[in-house]
Amino acid sequence: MKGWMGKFKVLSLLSLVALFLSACGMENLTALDPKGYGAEKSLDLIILPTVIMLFVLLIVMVIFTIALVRFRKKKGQEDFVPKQVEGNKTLETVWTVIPIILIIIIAVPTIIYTFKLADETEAKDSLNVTVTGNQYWWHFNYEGQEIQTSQDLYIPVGQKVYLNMKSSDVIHSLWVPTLSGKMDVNPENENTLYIEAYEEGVYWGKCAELCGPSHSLMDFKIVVVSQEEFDQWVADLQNFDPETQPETQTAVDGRALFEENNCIACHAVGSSPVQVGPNLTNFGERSKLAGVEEMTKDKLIEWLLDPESIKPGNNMTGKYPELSEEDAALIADYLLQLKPSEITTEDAGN
Ligand code: HEC
Ligand SMILES: [Cu+2]
Repeated sequence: MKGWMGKFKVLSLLSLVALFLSACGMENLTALDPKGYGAEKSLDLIILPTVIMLFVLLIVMVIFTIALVRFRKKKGQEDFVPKQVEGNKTLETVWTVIPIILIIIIAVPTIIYTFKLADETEAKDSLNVTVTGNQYWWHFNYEGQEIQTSQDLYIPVGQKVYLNMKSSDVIHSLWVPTLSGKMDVNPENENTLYIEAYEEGVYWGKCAELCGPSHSLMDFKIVVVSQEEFDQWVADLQNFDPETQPETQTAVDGRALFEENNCIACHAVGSSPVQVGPNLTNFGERSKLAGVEEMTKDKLIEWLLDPESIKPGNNMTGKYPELSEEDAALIADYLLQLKPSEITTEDAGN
């Protein structure tokens, strides 16, 4: 009875863990359903050794069971000493050679794809984006296009896009599990990673290197649209004039407050290179506020009044005059109407 209870406990614990982990997957934030070249190859390189290991495990378990059953001590054989054997050239050769062959089978594709994924020969004919990792947000500068954005990176489907990455502070790591593998983002050197998405969509990105209290909130999105939509998006952002008068009076007042309250010291609207904080040119089109929160006016006001409550340790807290709720609401009206392009995350089909 005791043994049975023990087994039952282990089994229920295991099923609980399985149930718990099954909720970890999220559409467009999973390495197991790849929609890009890097992620696809990574998954292949996970499956190949796993299959080989399972095969080896199976064979070992079969031999183990046979040995257990055949050579166990039988009744009346208490004093029986089996024939003593040692050393068997054939067997030793077999179990040395087979693992070597298996390692080679795993090593060859691993090495080939390691080099393919690091290949930069097509970089100069492709779209290049300088990516800067910051505590706790991402900045994207489209090289040669005079476009700066933050948080959402728009790219065309089916094209190699080269991300030339560095950090403005500590080490971060860029990871979009559904599209590609990880790459460290360092303060002292530039690392390049290319992404090639097979399908349109909005893919979630994460920082994969512990970088401070809000590390787990350092989310971003890669918005994959068709080539035409991408070209349209680029043109729209290039044609955007930050001086354009907002349509509503509250937004006009909000813009004045945005300028009076030190916001422009850190946030650019337009292609200005200021990037102490996220570029807000297309803020109204973002899928998430500060990378993580629902994009609503209420949440935005909450952010403006107390960013610390949403992202602990962020670099905005305490660096601007305290706002009244009315002023925060006016600024929110200004920021939410910043929608320079007709192309939004909805065009990516999510
Ligand atoms: C000292 C620089 C600094 C000042 C001044 C500042 N911010 Fe920020 N702001 C930041 C940083 C840094 C972040 C990114 C925080 C994070 O996500 O970790 C940010 C984030 C934001 C976001 C979210 C952006 C996004 O892409 O989702 C908004 C909106 C914002 N700030 C508005 C304002 C407004 C309005 C003011 C003025 C009242 C202001 N900020 C003043 C640095 C600053
Ligand atoms: Cu980080």
